[in-house]
Amino acid sequence: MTDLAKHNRMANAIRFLSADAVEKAKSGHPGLPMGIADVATVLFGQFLKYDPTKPDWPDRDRFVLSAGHGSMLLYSVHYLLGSEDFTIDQLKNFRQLGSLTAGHPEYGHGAGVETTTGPLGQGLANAVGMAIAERLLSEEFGTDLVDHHTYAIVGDGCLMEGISQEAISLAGHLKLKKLIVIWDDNGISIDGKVSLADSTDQIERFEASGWETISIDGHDPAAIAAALESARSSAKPTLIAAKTTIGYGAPNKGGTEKVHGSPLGAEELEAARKALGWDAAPFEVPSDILDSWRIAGLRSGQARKEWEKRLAEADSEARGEFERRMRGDLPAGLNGALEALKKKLAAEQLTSATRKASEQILGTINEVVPETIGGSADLTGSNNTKTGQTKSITPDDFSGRYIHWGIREHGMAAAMNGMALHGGVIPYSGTFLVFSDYARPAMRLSALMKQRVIHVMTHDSIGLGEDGPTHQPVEHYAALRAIPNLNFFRPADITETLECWELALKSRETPSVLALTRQNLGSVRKTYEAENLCARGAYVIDDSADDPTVTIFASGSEVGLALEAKALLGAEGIQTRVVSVPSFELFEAQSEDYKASIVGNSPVKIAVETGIRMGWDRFIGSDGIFIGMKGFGASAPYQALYEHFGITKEAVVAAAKARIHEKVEG
Ligand SMILES: Cc1ncc(C[n+]2csc(CCOP(=O)(O)OP(=O)(O)O)c2C)c(N)n1
Repeated sequence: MTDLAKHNRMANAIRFLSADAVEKAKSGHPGLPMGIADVATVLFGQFLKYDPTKPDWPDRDRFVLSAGHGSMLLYSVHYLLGSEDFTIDQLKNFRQLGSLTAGHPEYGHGAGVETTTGPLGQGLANAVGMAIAERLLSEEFGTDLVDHHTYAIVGDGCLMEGISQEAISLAGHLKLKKLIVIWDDNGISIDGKVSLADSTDQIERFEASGWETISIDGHDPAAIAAALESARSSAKPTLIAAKTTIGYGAPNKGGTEKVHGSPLGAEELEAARKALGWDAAPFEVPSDILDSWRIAGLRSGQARKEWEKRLAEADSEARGEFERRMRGDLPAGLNGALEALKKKLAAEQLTSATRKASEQILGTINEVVPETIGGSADLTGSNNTKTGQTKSITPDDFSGRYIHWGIREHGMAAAMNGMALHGGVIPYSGTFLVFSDYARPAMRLSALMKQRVIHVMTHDSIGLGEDGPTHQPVEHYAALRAIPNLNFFRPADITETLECWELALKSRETPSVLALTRQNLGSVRKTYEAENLCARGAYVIDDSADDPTVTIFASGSEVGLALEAKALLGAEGIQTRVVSVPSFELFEAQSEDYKASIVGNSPVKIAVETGIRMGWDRFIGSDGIFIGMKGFGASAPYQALYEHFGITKEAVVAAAKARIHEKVEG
């Protein structure tokens, strides 16, 4: 058999495993795997540094299928390479409940799926983050330990999404030369020809963003190999524009939208078998072809063993540090450093904006946790995310620890997912809380993928003042609390900010948002407590009332206000208890007894928060009093806004007294 004939049969194995699995599932996307099979055969068969027997090898090349709807490509290839997870039975159970072969690739379902893809464009930005992490770690630990490429296959859809521009321009700017993106240029999406909706010259676009570009026939294995070879030695990130036919081999539906997202149908599948000379039954791969694939799967074993030898021979301190980083364990010095700072803060009783408090705490964290990589989407001075330890990285110098993400919130959040998935670094970002909307699709995926990604989101309420309602979050607390497995923290003072930072760092499988104030807040925690009280999600912050008539629940900047209201009520003989609620999510994780004790039995329950009411009935009941926002904010100095919207201690007192009158006395 000639090399070309062998290549064709290896590619056809991908095509028919994929098309047959879609056919059996009666759902899925055969067009992409059939169209890109030649590229995948060359990439996985000759280039990708990946050992299926050790899929978590830290120095493996990363591969991202950004066009996640083509998931069967990934499952077929990994089966062929000899994956333990993606067995033939898994392929037969494509898209079925409990199988690893989910509709779109899901991180954690099986080795070889480096990230969850499906929302188009995310994978491309994840790949940028992976390439950033590789370069940072390579700079720190040397190329003996860290020297790999990041490959991504993207479709027309990925390149149409706005996030792609953020990812592409950032990668070009940072000269991420070990990032290689292959564009499945088939000119077809769901509605039909891409030309219905887009006429971008992608080559010019990538070149304008600082990329190398190579255009090839995506069905010519020699051209694919030459392009990959050339891309690997480029000084810039490379786009390989591979012209392909969607559903290659399907004689009637190939080249059209009909093969994008529906099974071929028995007749067309049979016709494709004839056209490509494939006579194996569904889910069968001729043994010589399976052997060729399995041999390809063994290709990187030697490189992996050599890498392990280099690691074993490395300086013991560097090795220990590298291994700790890749395990994701925090350094031993963190607890002591935070404890000492917490004691100091309790003694000082500082008045501070929590964004400023965060900067001070980060100064301690960054000193003892070398893997934190900070950044901001062009709001560094406002987010207070840069500390003395975090020198900025530049396109030519990755020895720093701070990323100027530019005004690219969505790309930033998605690239941070890629960094966390790569391992060895803990990314934290900065932007205004209101712009969480711009980052939210990627934040949702951090939560779904259980990644430790930390977002510092400042200017967390009308308390930001004069910038006005476009910049004042009101529904964002509820919107972020609604994302499963995402911890939304709203600390009330500097001590709570420290505790929330500690929780965010220690939440290995949960992303966090720290919502921080622009305006100064007094200390509400008066004494040192060894226990991290914020870990409970909600706790009684001022327990002087034995049998409170009123309980006030508040978060963030409103905790201080609640304490002032308590003092006024106390002066009138009304027993009041104040509960600080830094995190709804952590509260829900407590025992039923604890939760019941916090909710309590006060006849009057009030919640105060500069957001919408949604979610607070959990604490105050549907008949509770909510003092907060009902609509958008306004532009004015913040004190005037609190007055204008009636979020004041006097309003709390008046509401409490009116309700007491009604309920207790009336
Ligand atoms: C953010 C987002 N919007 C919409 C979709 C739905 N969708 C899935 S595939 C697709 C078309 C993609 O076209 P292309 O990338 O050319 O893939 P191909 O047709 O080549 O398989 C769309 C709109 C999605 N997955 N993600």
